[in-house]
Amino acid sequence: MAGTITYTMVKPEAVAAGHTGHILGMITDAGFRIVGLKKLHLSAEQAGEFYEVHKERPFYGELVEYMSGAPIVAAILEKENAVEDYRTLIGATNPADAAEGTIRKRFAKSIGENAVHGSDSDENAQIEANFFFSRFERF
Ligand code: 3AN
Repeated sequence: MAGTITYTMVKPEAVAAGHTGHILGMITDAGFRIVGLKKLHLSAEQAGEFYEVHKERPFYGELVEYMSGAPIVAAILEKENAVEDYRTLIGATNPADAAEGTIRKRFAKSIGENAVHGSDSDENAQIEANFFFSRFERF
């Protein structure tokens, strides 16, 4: 069985620090298959649309500015139970609360600069994957 998908981004500070390869290694070691992968620099409009659900939160402006400030690496990942298993692999939003062995424990700098994004539901995984990848970019 092919499993389900989740969507992830290696965030600007982790890309700039050269952690992309290590993070992708942790992802594939944990049994995820990379379906799509690309490096891109989001515009403020794209970042704003992506994080629209957080529009009313106090950190929204800062988040959009940060996510559009430098390149990210975007990926679609496939595995059985992909969304939940990937949330476990990345760890808590605040790296201070992230469990040992998680991506955020190892690479996140703060609650805002927290190394990676991971979808929070199957529905959002589809929406987010479709936002960044056409069907010709998935293998
Ligand atoms: P997660 O990324 O774990 O799903 P969300 O969806 O609550 O967490 O938050 C989305 C993004 O917003 C986080 N990855 C983080 O970059 C940023 N963020 C969340 N909470 C804060 C906060 N209190 N201060 C600054 N940035 C935040």
